[in-house]
Amino acid sequence: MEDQALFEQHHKTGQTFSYGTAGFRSKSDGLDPVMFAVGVVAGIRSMFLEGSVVGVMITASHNPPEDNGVKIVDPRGEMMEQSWEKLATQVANSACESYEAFCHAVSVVCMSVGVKRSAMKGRIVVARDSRASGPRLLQAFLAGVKWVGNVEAYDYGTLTTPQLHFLASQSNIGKLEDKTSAAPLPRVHETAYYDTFLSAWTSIAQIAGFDSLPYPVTIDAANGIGAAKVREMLLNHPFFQKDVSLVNADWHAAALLNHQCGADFVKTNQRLPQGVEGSRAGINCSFDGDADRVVFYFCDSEAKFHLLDGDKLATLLARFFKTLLEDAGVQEQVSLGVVQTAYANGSSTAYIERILQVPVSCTPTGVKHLHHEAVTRFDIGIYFEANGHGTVVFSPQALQKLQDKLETVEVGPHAHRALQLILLFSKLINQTVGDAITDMLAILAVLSILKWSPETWDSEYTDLPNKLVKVVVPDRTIFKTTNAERQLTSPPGLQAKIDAAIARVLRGRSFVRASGTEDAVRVYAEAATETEAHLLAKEVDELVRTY
Ligand code: G16
Repeated sequence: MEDQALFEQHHKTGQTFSYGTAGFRSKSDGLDPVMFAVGVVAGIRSMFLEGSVVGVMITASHNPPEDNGVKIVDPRGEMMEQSWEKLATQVANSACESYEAFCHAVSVVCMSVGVKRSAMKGRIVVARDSRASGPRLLQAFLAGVKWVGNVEAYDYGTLTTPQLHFLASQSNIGKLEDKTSAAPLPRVHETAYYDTFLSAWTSIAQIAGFDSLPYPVTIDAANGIGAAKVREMLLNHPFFQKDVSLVNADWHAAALLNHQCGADFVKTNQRLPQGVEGSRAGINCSFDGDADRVVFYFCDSEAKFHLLDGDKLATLLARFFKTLLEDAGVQEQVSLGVVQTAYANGSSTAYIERILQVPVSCTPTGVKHLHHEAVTRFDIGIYFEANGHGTVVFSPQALQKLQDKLETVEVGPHAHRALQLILLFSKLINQTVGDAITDMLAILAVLSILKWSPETWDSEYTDLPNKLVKVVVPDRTIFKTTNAERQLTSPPGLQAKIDAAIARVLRGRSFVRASGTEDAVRVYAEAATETEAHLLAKEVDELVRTY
């Protein structure tokens, strides 16, 4: 009965949920039972993994302040295995029904994965972003953890999403091999995050011979938790304090989160966020609300805005690592590739394949898909969504090869430096998931090493004009796609109409997909000219609305 009382405290009915692009997301009001259910599922997941630490992040990232969400992070810091998403959805929806339905769903899950709750132990680390609903939803989550029993949970308080991914993975070092170790939580403190990445930065700067940033950097932190963490990590650090300014840093003002600022605003509107002046020298970047995305931009001498989005980050890094692999003489032994989604600008894909001659792979939206593809296909896998969400992953085998070469083979100074740099960049980049802070540091390090201005970076290729629109429809679930989301299979007949609209435009490309984080359908269009890209987006928008 006590267990049921715990459940009832957080019980609400009326909504149906689905574990989407990045976990459960919706307006925060109805999420309490979902949080309770996630406490239970995360506990069972950890038991299933023999007590390995599982992470839980309470965030709605780029979405508006009134939204919230939650996702489960597996022990290596990657997103929860996809086969469990269905189980999480079933338990979450049963928690919105009744206590009986909930207990039944939990039993079914435990039976299907072979977990006996009374006999097993689970460990969870949890964190939340700066949203006002965070503390309430955390309580619902912790009640779920208590309900499942035998689960130890540690609350990190407020973190960025990539910090939580990183700390969850670090908590399992040693544990993944030694199943008997059960040191109490937290096994790793937040400072480990700062120390790890700053130490890699310092080593890179020493080897590459730079002792300051190439130009001033303005960071728009979207009034999110990234502001607090940048302040802690960089603003008192001698390397950064002179040249880094932080704007939109009011993370206590929950209503300002992602409002007229942040990575999503800048990418979608292709203009400066509030608080950043076009006349400011140097380079600017914008994080999103939980600092897992970053885009860069600058204004030229004629005050024209230039966006350096996720595609430009991927191409810069692909060019950089390709050169380092060649300098190190290991281009035949270590494979390099880029993973993109349908949102990647056509010019970026052409540049990577034709100019850099690096293979490109395309997956559906969602870093979980890109991450998986990058890890399984390449030794050095660079993945970025155009919205700035991405990272670089390095296979342990490739890193070992590079380390062996560095230690055992006679290599010239040029190759030696290249080997050292690749190894150090693998430590500077948070490989568990896209991370605005470490991606920003990696890009700044590359620009410093290449001695490139933002203009030089931008001039590598020219984006095709493009437009992204959000369309609110009565039921987004009818929009089903195939071919890495590039074509609709449902509603019937709509794709043929879109194809006809595309054919009327020079170098036209457009696609439609249902968002997995918002109640809307997204339309992307690109074409040879801005006018045509906008016309195509408008026409497809109209087709979607009037379907
Ligand atoms: C999440 C995902 C991203 C995805 C974005 C938008 O980002 O992690 O991979 O691109 O949602 O997804 P959708 O178009 O399905 O709404 P974030 O930054 O919100 O966590």
